[in-house]
Amino acid sequence: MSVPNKLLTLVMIHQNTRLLLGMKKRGFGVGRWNGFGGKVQQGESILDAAKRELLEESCVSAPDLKHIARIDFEFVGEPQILEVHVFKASEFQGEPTETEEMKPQWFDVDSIPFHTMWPDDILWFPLMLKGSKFKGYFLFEGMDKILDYTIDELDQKAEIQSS
Ligand code: 8WZ
Repeated sequence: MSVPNKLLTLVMIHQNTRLLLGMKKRGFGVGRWNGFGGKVQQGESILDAAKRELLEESCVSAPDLKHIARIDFEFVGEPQILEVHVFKASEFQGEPTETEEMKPQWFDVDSIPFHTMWPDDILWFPLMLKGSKFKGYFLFEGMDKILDYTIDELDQKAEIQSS
């Protein structure tokens, strides 16, 4: 058996022309703006993990998350694929609040700080912002260099498979 994928979640709060991102203060992706997310725990659904990580990292609840993408990330020399499940919400409860993990900030969709984000984001955020569903694959060398990628837009009714 090959190494099982590592399941991660990523939540985007997108209201009209603004997007809520958080500056990652520690751990994987430190120093980059991103959506809110983290590891899916044993026995936890991907959706529940997405809600939990959003609350833990930003103090925001979003009961109506929509699954919009699965993105697989491979790193040269590392056997384990990161399988990131991306969710979007337009409604939320609570006030975005800085935590030990993340400093939240609203950005206009025309001023997204791509130069301080994961380099894949500039390639798929346009699909996310226009309301598409998609599947992505990125091959990274280190944290900064994309060697190859594919992005496939899905039919709006298609299910995104977890394996
Ligand atoms: C990314 C990403 C390699 C990679 C990982 C993540 C990630 C970690 C936790 C949730 O997602 O997020 C974004 N936007 N690009 C690239």
